Amino acid sequence: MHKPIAALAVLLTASVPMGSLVAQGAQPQLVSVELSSFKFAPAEIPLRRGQAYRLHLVNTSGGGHDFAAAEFFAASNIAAADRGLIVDGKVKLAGKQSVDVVLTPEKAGTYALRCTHFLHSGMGMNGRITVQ
Ligand SMILES: [Cu+2]
Repeated sequence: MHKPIAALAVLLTASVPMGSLVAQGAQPQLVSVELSSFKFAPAEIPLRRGQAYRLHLVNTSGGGHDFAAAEFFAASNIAAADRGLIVDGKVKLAGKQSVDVVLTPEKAGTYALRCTHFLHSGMGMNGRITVQ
């Protein structure tokens, strides 16, 4: 049973570069968030400051939703190519649409996430992004 453990250790070591290397442009870490009527899954999104992420937003419902987190986006470095996807602090998703945003959170804190469509937040479409 020694070999599988050794192999796993090598894998873990190889796949977890130092934060500084990631910030310098290594592959962003994938974080998928599913939007549906009427929730975010996961609703709690823990991130690390200085780590680059590819935020993969998937709207699985037929109707439109948005990923509104103005304070979080303002506290993050958004990849230049993706800045146009965020309008008024939110990413809009039509039914069945997926949107990827590459960003690096720059300030630790707890940030509110919600859908701004009429009544969606009141029906439970809220979340929280925590940057450590
Ligand atoms: Cu919604």
